[in-house]
Amino acid sequence: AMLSFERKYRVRGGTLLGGDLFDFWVGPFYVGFFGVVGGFFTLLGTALIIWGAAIGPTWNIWEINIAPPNLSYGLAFAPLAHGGLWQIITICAVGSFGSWALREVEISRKLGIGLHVPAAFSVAIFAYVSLEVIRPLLMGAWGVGFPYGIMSHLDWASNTGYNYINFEYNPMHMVAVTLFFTTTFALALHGSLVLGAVNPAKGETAKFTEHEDTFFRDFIGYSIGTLGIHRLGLFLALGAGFASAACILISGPFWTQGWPSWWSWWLNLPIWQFGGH
Ligand code: BCL
Ligand code: UQ2
Repeated sequence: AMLSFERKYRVRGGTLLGGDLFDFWVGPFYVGFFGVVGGFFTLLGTALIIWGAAIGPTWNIWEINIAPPNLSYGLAFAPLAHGGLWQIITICAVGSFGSWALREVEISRKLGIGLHVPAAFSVAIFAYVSLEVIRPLLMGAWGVGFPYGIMSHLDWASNTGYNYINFEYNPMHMVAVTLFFTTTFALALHGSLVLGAVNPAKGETAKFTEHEDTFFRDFIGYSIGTLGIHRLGLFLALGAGFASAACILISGPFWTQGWPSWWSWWLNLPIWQFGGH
């Protein structure tokens, strides 16, 4: 059912491809050219994952694993049962995520809002593509990509981490983790402030912006403001995604030793000779 106010923004146009052809809704969902293409990649990719599970040794949901080709295949196509499925599934994933982003663009254009939502989602896609496409291309083998499986992708992260001795010493991993944690901190501040304002003591009316600003001014002498907190949240979250992509892209293509020894530049700074000894 359409909500009363939906009729005025369910407008024709704003499409990037396909013109009016796919410019319709199924129930509450906008379709569009990218809805059709995205649906195709999603269904095909999912079917291939199920096929990969069927030719594998287990139906245990935790242990199903669809691995990339062996390193010896380099950047070539591999037989389906030896990484080829992983390769086609990866193509389907990129096609599906990309279509989802472009469908967001079409909906934003219809509504006349900015492209912030698809721009933000693109950062998550970039992190995925860094892991499964860009880094494998830079390192010359699809085999360095992560496998599709619940436990297996965790094993991959652990193995890849220990390949660099201690991944916590990767400076971009440090930045990414810091931004992720700061994101949760900012959301906790924001969520608790909003709920605090709209849940006043019994008998009192709900409080809004001015009370929220006043809380933080009384508390720490500063309020970033209602628009500001959303800008900060988006900045922190996108920064976390970018830094994550960067941290894995420099692991291998740029730095091949353990990350702890990257910090030797610090010990080699010419300032230590001024110490008193
Ligand atoms: Mg580490 C990566 C944190 C310890 C090795 N590590 C990451 C980062 C993040 C992180 C910064 C993963 C997030 C990310 O990339 O998002 N690591 C982290 C923390 C600790 C930690 C907090 C900790 O100890 C407290 N890491 C360690 C230890 C190492 C280690 C020390 C292992 C021994 N870490 C690694 C390795 C990697 C990381 C190796 C990485 O490769 C990874 C990284 O940086 O990757 C870029 C980005 C988000 C995505 C990739 C998601 C993309 C989503 C796509 C676009 C859409 C999906 C749609 C979906 C399928 C649809 C679902 C349908 C609906 C449900 C209906
Ligand atoms: C705020 C504000 C909000 C908020 C929050 C703040 C009225 C409803 C949470 C407070 C945020 C500050 C002080 C920034 C903290 C900085 C970091 C890096 C976490 O002022 O305006 O709007 O939700």
